[in-house]
Amino acid sequence: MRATVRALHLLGVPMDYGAGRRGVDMGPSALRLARLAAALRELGHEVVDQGNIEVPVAESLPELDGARSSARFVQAIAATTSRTCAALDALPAEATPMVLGGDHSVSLGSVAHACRNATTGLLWIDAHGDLNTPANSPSGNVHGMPLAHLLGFGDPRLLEVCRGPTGLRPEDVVLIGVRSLDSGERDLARELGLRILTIADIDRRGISAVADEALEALAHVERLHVSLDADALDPAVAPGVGTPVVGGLTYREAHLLMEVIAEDGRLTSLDLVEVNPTLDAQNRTAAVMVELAASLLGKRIL
Ligand SMILES: [Mn+2]
Repeated sequence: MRATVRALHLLGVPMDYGAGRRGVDMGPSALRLARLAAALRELGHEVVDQGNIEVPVAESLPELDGARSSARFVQAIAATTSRTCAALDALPAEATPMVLGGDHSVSLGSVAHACRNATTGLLWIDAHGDLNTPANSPSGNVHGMPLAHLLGFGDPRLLEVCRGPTGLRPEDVVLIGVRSLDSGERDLARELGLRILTIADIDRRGISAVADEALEALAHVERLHVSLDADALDPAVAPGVGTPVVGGLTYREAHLLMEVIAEDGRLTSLDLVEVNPTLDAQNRTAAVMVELAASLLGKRIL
């Protein structure tokens, strides 16, 4: 089967406000240098690079004071989320938007946009749950909170910009590759009945069965958004991340997961997040993310 030819619109969101370790704002550049657009064009897709949205450097903001906060840079993140949504709104209707992070709080904008006008399933591929709220976050770093906010829990300033009239429902979400949850995240996941396919599930049943199970759980939606956090991968494969957790997806598991999602055919938008070139080795993590994006968008061995 030949993959559908798409109009892929790349949008960089060079934001590191949500991360504890700086440098992830250079992620969009790292992905571009790893030949993202060329790799996608080689598959036959049309690729339009929309450049980056404007994100003021953290040093220029009054919030950078090193002080403890329950949700650091929350106002700046809310403003970036609004700008991201506006930039995505301006894309042509037939576009497949591809947001390049940036820390994972960039997905507040991309997922909000994806869900705004139509029910959309969300595949959140991550080592973490990203289900903390300011009330229970151990770090105050918002990149550990986007999924909670997208589901309606957290700081009202973020909820206002990331929750549409309908909003994401728990049954529209599947997390894959999770291996590190804080206690507040476990409580919220249990309360909402969230489907979390952990690394243990992958070990027991294999990535192929787990990928099928994830898509089956989202059988009720016609559109899918994939949010791929580089830290879902094992740090040996993807060392350039701010919050590495040992025991992650192997190179082959990650590719098969992307291929199964691609074959499903419902993908309508995606983001690639948490690539931090200052923690990487020779841009390896960006290169792996580009390869995975190609698999997700139809690259085949045969
Ligand atoms: Mn994440």
